[in-house]
Amino acid sequence: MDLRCVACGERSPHDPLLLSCPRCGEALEVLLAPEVLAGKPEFAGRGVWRYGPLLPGGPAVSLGEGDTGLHRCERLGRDLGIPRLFVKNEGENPTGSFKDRGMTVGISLAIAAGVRAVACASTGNTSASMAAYAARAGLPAFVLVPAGRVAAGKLSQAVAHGAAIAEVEGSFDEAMELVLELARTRREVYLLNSINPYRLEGQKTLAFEVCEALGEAPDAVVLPMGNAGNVSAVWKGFQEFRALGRIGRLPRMIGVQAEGAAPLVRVLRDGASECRVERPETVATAIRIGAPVNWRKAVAAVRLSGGEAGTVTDAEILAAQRDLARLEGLFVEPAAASPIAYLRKRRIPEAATVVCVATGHGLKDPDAVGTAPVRRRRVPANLEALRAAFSEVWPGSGAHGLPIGS
Ligand code: AN7
Repeated sequence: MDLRCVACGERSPHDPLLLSCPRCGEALEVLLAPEVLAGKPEFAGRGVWRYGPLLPGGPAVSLGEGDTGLHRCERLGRDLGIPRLFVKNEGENPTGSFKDRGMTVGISLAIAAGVRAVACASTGNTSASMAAYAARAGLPAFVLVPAGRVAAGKLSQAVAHGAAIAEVEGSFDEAMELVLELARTRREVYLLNSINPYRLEGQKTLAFEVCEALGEAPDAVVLPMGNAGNVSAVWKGFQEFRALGRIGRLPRMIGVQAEGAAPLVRVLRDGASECRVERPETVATAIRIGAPVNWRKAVAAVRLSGGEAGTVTDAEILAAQRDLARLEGLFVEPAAASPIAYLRKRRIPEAATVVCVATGHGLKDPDAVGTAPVRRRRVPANLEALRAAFSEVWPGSGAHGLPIGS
């Protein structure tokens, strides 16, 4: 598995420690060996490592990642006018987000390479995932997060798993620059951000699972974009399954960003020349990112697939989060609801089968639910008061509107 620079095309031999192009410094991608693509790789077992023949290294550290539910959402689909709407619920992963798919690959390689410690900058989920896998591997973990801007559930995961946490007084983008600097100067610290092309190899397995579950690629895949590693990884997965003859066509990749943090949409839709916004802001803190490190890969994925990129407002994100929870029983974090928010306002032409990637669990960010209309009240501990509350305060709130108080 060689590496290739996404900017200048320079090829480098397999090297888990090489995280940027030695010639121009830009991002790298992993190339499958031609004999793998020419052969007939066999898949066995479950989860991410089912696709071992298409992954670098082996499963040295695993918590049972992948194999998440692909949920048909009929009620929400009817509402949005989409004949076959599916939600790939990545909150079902061991630490509650899609990051685990990449982390099992990244940490396994790190151990094989004999690194002494791992590090990342994170808006929360990467740090939660890395901390868990590092703990299981017995490696020290160093985490940089923007102070005060990480959802409570994610931070408590990193704390619980014993990571060393630096709450940086600055933005995620500043934390990212710092950790890149740290990794450059301290070779024994292995970087597990999505700039690491091997970590992204694990994330491509989401595409494989979708193809195997549906028997074909969907018409469109909609997912949130932050650093934009995931949209790139998932697109790579579909391309590889197509090259292997496992699917006959490719889906359109639709990337969604929050209105206040949309550098990629500015490039893809508005033709901006620089992929950067200052002071990104959104309730979806997972994707509060102004300078996505994988922007070149994401631009290629969206353009080559014939897809599109667009924005949603914070209010639209929170409404979509509520819809998923109340219509479909799926509780996802705000960033993970942004694809549904996008489909609410924009029709994807000729897309009958659409897969939305719900990237993280709702319990990650309990505070975000604080803005939802609440049906909750304190009642004295007696049946009379209980009945009165259910019938008077919320008439029709018994099962299917049965008057519970009478
Ligand atoms: C729930 O944890 O960047 O476009 O540091 O947690 O691949 O960056 C999280 C990103 C979408 C965006 N949804 O994915 C981090 C981090 C959720 C996320 C994204 C993230 P990329």
